[in-house]
Amino acid sequence: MRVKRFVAVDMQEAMEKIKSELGNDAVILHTRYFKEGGFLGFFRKNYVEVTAAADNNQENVALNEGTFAGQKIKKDSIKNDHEIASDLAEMHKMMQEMSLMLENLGEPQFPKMGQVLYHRLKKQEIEDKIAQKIVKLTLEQYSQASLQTKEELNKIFFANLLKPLQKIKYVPAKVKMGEPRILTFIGPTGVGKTTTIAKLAAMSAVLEKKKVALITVDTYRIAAVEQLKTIGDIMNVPVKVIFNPENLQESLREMRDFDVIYIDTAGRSHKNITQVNELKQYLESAHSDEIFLVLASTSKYQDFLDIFDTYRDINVTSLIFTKLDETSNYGSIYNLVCKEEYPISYFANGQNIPDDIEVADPIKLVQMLMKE
Ligand SMILES: Nc1nc2c(ncn2[C@@H]2O[C@H](COP(=O)(O)OP(=O)(O)OP(=O)(O)O)[C@@H](O)[C@H]2O)c(=O)[nH]1
Ligand SMILES: [Mg+2]
Repeated sequence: MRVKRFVAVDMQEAMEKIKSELGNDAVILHTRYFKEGGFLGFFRKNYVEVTAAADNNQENVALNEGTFAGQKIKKDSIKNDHEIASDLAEMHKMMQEMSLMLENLGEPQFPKMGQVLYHRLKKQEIEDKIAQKIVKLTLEQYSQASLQTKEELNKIFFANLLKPLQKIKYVPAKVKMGEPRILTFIGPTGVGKTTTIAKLAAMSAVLEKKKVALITVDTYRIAAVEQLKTIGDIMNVPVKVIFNPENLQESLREMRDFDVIYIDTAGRSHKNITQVNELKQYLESAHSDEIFLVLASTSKYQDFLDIFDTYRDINVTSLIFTKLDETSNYGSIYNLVCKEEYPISYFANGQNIPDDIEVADPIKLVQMLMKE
């Protein structure tokens, strides 16, 4: 066996060199493209390096038969230059396909239909492990389905995406007779906590005719207090400003005859542990019926995980995702809900109070994920 390395400007030249030195039975072992020469990184030329091998015992007989990557390519001795060139072009194409296959080796090898679904999920930034599981399950179920149509495939795909969300349904806290429902909103800075409270409080007060009160413990910024007072004025509901946790307990006792009390908290950087600990003190005093962790859907999945780590020992009852109108990638929400198994209570999709909010239907999230 003779093994030799050939360098040429293109595959055609390389194949000719191989043919003349090793004969038509030569086998391509490896191909590599590289750039070389030039000046200061400019004018670099493309080269191809091909390692080929031929059996010593075989005579380099005329151009009768060629071998490429283990595949025999029959060639007639009456073949003209044009036909030889076309064989080489064919080989070149095969080489390109092989190198593409090698590039994709890291990816799961689904049939084409599965690859399309897999890439759709990856584009939405759904975690690889989850995406592979859903596609695998979908293909298995589709192969056993009586109908083999695109609609059927989408139906199965939809059901598999929905399944993990359905077991974590949001159930609002029960209404307690003669006591207010205390709803507290926490989350990182600027995600839309106050805006979300305004939307929900407006619906309770105006549409459901409930007796609503607003409390803010966000006294760090004058603007934050003013923001809630303005909202309270517009809706004609009282706003109480609280300066310490003891104060909060006392005020809640005084507000017993309200139906719903919304508590707004200061945006806390999840990286500031002192601030987060102070928030925990307020939460202990509040005895909330529900604690909503408000998150902006524009955040990255890793940010969500960091936020969760910070709030891990707080009894968050559900998640609210805001700013859905500002993104078209919903994979980070899906990953988080699948991993942490927290229900989503609301989706907020704009700045309009009270219109831009809706009860979070898992079907809606799956529809958004499947949008092509
Ligand atoms: N596009 C869009 N903007 C939103 C949404 N919700 C809130 N906002 C905007 O986000 C900005 C911050 O909203 P706030 O409600 O003040 O946020 P916050 O979480 O209370 O902020 P801090 O109290 O400073 O932590 C405002 O400009 C809101 O109008 C939403 O669903 N979509
Ligand atoms: Mg706020």
